[in-house]
Amino acid sequence: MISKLKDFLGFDIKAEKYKLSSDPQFGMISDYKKPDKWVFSTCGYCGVGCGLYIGVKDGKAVYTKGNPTHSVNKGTLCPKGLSEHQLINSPDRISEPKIDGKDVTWNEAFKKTSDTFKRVAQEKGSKSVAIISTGQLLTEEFYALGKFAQLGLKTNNFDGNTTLCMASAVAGYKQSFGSDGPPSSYEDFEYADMIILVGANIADNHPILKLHINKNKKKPFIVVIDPRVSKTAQMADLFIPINPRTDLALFNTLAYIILEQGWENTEYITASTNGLSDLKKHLQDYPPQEVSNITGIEVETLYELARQFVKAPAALSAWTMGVNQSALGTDTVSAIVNLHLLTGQIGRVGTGPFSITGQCNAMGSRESSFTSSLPGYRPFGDEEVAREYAELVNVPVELVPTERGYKYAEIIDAIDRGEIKALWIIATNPLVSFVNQKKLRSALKKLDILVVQDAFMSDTALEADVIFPAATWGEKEGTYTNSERRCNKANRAVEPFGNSKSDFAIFLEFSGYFGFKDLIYPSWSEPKDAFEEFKRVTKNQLCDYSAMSYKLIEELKGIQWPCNEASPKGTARLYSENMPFSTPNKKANLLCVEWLPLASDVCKAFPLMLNTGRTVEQWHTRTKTKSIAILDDLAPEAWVELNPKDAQILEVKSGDRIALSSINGRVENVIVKVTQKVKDGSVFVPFHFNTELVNTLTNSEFCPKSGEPNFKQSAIQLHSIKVPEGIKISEAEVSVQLVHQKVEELNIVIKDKEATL
Ligand SMILES: Nc1nc2c(c(=O)[nH]1)N[C@H]1C(S)=C(S)[C@@H](COP(=O)(O)OP(=O)(O)OC[C@H]3O[C@@H](n4cnc5c(=O)[nH]c(N)nc54)[C@H](O)[C@@H]3O)O[C@H]1N2
Ligand SMILES: Nc1nc2c(c(=O)[nH]1)N[C@H]1C(S)=C(S)[C@@H](COP(=O)(O)OP(=O)(O)OC[C@H]3O[C@@H](n4cnc5c(=O)[nH]c(N)nc54)[C@H](O)[C@@H]3O)O[C@H]1N2
Ligand code: SF4
Ligand SMILES: [Mo]
Repeated sequence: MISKLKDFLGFDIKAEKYKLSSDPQFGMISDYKKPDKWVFSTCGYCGVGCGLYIGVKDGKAVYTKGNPTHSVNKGTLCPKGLSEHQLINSPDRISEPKIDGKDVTWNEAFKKTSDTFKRVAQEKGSKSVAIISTGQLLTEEFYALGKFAQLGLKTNNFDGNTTLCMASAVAGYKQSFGSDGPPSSYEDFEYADMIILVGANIADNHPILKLHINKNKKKPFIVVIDPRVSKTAQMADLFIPINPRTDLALFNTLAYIILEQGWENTEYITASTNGLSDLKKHLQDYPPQEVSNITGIEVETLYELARQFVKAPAALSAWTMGVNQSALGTDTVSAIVNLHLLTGQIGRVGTGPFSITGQCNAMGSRESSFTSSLPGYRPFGDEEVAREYAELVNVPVELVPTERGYKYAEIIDAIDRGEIKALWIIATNPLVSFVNQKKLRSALKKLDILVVQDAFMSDTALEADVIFPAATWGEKEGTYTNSERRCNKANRAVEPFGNSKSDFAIFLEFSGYFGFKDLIYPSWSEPKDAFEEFKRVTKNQLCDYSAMSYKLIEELKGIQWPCNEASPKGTARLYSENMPFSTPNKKANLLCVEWLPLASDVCKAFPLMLNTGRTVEQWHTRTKTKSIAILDDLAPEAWVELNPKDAQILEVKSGDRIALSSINGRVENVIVKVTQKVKDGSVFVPFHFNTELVNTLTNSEFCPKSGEPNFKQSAIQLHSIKVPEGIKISEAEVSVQLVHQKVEELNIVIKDKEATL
């Protein structure tokens, strides 16, 4: 027993030196691990933004502890946060720069890359160099990168994994409010009378948000809208198993019912919105009976939902990927916003349409970026705005881009066409996380140079011509801004691993190889220099950081923007009484948004709807979590959730292994979990695993406004036996009919509900 315990704990409890001692701030800690110092920081995983301390002993990170005085998490952390120090010493870290897999000096890596970028730009124009980045850099780093790309390299083909994630929320806010910017605060979960969670599995993915709901003394009415009985569904008073990707129709009919019943807030609508009469006409296409057929929700439930929403003194709707990752993502966001505007459920405590962000700095990257707007939420294409920015940062206005470049998927298409020849990928791992992997992999092969800047040997780094090894969380300093607009400080606790450098240091040094360092980073040497410029750049903008300082951020445990002379300690929520919207007449837009059926719906050859998502133990493409045993051991491989009815048709049971295929490809050997969590006709697979790479199957369908992929619905087939060796369903056979014939020819057991085409 003792020896088993020793294995589990990693130390011998009998040994004197491991006796427990009391730490005044953190309670009981074993001496063996007792840190020499605790470093104030912020979690680098999800957008909740929990405050924590990193415990350091002998120059190594050995502990992570929640910060008890932090308003976001009050000392608690989820399993990923609690084990976060372990990622720093992962065996997959990269210590040296590499060219073609061989260790080289930084000078060699920078030289080869800059020479190639310059040559490509000279031969094919500056826009044939592209960058795909992330929502996981610090704001200072991201701001530095934006300047590098657009003012230095002069390419606006600069996008990031945020387009796989938050882009629909950004585009939705922009079309409804005139600007990006989530209006609400976590505090609103504590005061809402009704909370609607749409396509948001917070129990797995934003676990610490539950803390704020638990603190709500009003016992709020919780509605969870999700096609799958997620862990979050289990905390709902009303769970709505909506048909996949029909949320837009649902929110339109709720608006219809509210107007039909005269439940709208006329005073708010008149004072603060545009477009009521058009919306009224438009909604005639969304009567409850029809929407009931689309969504699978009973008419009575639709009326009950609408009634509860207007009856609640304060109603909050929070959403994540079930809404954003859709070909209708942007407009679904606006349909949610419409409901809040019609009822005045916004700008007050406990209210608001509230997009929860995914990555630790998804917010900071959209505020500081040049991807979908100029820094500080400045729109592209306005001469006055461009001049103002150019003056603020002292660059010629001709350098400031006038429009956004290609979105993520368009960059991949341009590579495929041979138009883009050099790609620099920073802190994202598309060879697991992007749709239609086969196409992506073949496109990347057409590049003259692929440069990957990563802290771990990711699947994409393995394919790189050049690798820039980056320092990661715990090894560098700067700020992250969380879902509620709270800018938090992350600090360096230990030295960068091996010869890696912080992304900030990489950008600064690398810019020297192009000769634009002094122009874009004038006398910068540390992240604080970028932060000071960013404060100037955001002054008087909606996302105003001007009155923040690193010191104040630590003192207040994060500050919510806008933070300026008028609100020196930040602002809890947007669009309260005195705050105008950012449209020309300062009113929000009620928008006529249209529901459309799925372009590639299930059919006889691909009769099941594949839903993809996450589990609490793993982070995205697992570069951070796969070597942390306490996380990985709980979810070491992907699985497919299958309804008992479908399991019966396929003659499979839990524990069996099956193959999945779509028109894009095939994934073998996925373990079956038979469960009522998914309806018959749908299956769920987590996307984290390169071993069972589910993005081999996902659709190349995107929201035309945001560019976000429709990750949550792809038509697939399950096969209870393996295709014979050497036989593949090739790309030439993409026609559904052909694939179906092939499947039959090979005598693969499909057993779909209808046997013929
Ligand atoms: N443990 C962990 N936490 C994470 C992450 C992680 O990788 N691991 N990633 C972070 C990031 S970047 C993000 S973006 C967030 C994502 O956080 P979530 O959005 O919560 O994550 P998902 O599991 O992708 O999807 C959420 C839910 O959408 C549902 N859904 C699918 N289709 C529909 C639909 O048509 N309508 C509705 N209403 N719902 C639908 C799915 O069934 C799923 O339960 O999580 C963040 N937190
Ligand atoms: N099917 C399906 N696919 C999806 C989704 C889905 O729900 N379903 N969700 C999408 C969403 S919302 C997201 S956000 C994406 C996430 O997809 P990715 O962005 O590909 O996921 P990560 O594994 O977080 O990639 C981050 C990379 O940065 C590296 N890294 C970590 N720290 C640092 C650092 O400090 N500096 C540098 N330079 N590198 C660092 C990591 O090792 C890792 O390789 O996946 C998307 N893909
Ligand atoms: S909820 Fe998010 S921010 Fe908080 S500890 Fe977990 S992963 Fe980190
Ligand atoms: Mo995300």
